[in-house]
Amino acid sequence: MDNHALYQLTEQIKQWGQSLGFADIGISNTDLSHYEPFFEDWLSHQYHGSMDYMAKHGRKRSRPDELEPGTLSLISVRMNYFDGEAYSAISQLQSSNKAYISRYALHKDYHKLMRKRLAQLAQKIETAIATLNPQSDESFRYRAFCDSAPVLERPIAEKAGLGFIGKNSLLIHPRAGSWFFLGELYINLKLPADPPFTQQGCGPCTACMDECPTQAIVDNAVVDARRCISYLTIEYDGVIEESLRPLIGNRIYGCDDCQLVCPWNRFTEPTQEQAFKAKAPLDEVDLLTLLHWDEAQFLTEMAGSPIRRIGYVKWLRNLCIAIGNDVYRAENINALNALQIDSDMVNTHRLWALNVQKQKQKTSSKTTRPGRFSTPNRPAVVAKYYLPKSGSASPINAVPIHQIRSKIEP
Ligand code: B12
Ligand code: SF4
Ligand code: SF4
Repeated sequence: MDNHALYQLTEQIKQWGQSLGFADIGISNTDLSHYEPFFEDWLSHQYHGSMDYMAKHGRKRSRPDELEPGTLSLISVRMNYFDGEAYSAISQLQSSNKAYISRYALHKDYHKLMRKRLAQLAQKIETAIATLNPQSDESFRYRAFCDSAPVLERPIAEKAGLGFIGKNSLLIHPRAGSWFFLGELYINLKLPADPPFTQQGCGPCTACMDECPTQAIVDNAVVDARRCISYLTIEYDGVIEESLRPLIGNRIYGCDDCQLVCPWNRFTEPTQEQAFKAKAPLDEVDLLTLLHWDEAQFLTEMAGSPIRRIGYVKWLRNLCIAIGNDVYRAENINALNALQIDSDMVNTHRLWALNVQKQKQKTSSKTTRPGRFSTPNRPAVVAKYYLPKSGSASPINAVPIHQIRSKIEP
């Protein structure tokens, strides 16, 4: 195919991507050598904790053509997941008897949906190539990913011009914030690459690093997963270190604090995807209501949700910690005493929570407002949160996306 045809195809890919629900689509080549040392350094510090799969694939993660031989271009996509109609994240976080669930998990699992849409995009490309180039011997090959294989998704997205990697390590678009999923198509066709983001748009801001409840952001764009509440509540299978438990607050599945305090999230684009609309009651539910679910109810309520993957035992472990962190309530003590489960791991956290509640009972006269955290707990105390403002526009919102890819303002 000549250059003109390739440029035209690239433009079409972007239009098809948008009609499939992706908020942005960019193209990158396969050279991720700039990011490889950062990744290897992260592993060498053991920041991946027990996520052995992060270390297992050697350099396949940073070298796309070693993972998928013949890959010549990477198509990177993002899809918004923030449901603007869900109950307020901040109110839920600040009420210590409520369960806080990460915004990305309030709805259907994203993995399958994203990969299915990526496959649809690939089929359109395949049909177009067959029409444009019917004599070609080389068949079009692709592989679709979304959080599903050894792929450096954020570096690829930064190279493809979808945003910059912020100090919180998330990919942020100055016109859309960070509440989106990433996905990729590896393809055996050389397409013209988009200009990458070359500047981090954080400027002097350090809000995410300062406000992270467990101080897990140990350097610019470096997260020590072993301290991150997302890792502790979702990925980690064992007994959570006692010193970290009070810092988890009422976050029972994942954590969003480093996004809630990020000023770029004023410009969040709420999701248009029906499947990403919050499922009741997950956006506004009491801890004790969830503790009363038995395993059968947990499995039924969580059908199709990413939360189901952590299993009932980790679910109960997380709930026990959050209930321990609530202000003293007699019904917490009763519920923790009544919980019967044949799991040493859950019982360790249950007994810890009982003990903490009893300690608080002794000092409960000092508690100020029931239902709120009696001790300062982030982000209840942060100076500012940045939730989407309806109709708001980023300072560079009026500029076409391709013109702001490499010149962003902090
Ligand atoms: C492992 C993992 C985690 C781990 C580790 C997180 C981490 N920061 O590494 C845990 C369980 C903690 C986690 C948590 C979350 N995750 Co996660 N996670 C992943 C996964 C599977 C791999 C990420 C990875 O490779 N980490 C290793 C580090 C070294 O790589 P990296 O973070 O990409 O870092 C690169 C850059 O930071 C750069 N770099 C390093 N140092 C420096 C220094 C400077 C100055 C610069 C500029 C760059 C730079 O090089 C690194 C790579 O070489 C990806 C999916 C994927 N396959 O990529 C999803 C993914 C990153 N997660 C995602 C999400 C949504 C989350 C959570 C928000 C979920 C939640 N609400 O609980 C939190 C956010 C926590 C956070 N601040 O990162 C999304 C992020 C979307 C986005 N907008 O960025 C992804 C892309 C999944 C997806 N398909 O959408 N996650
Ligand atoms: S997800 Fe929470 S714990 Fe993890 S880095 Fe962000 S603020 Fe810190
Ligand atoms: S909170 Fe501030 S430092 Fe952190 S990612 Fe957002 S802009 Fe960057």
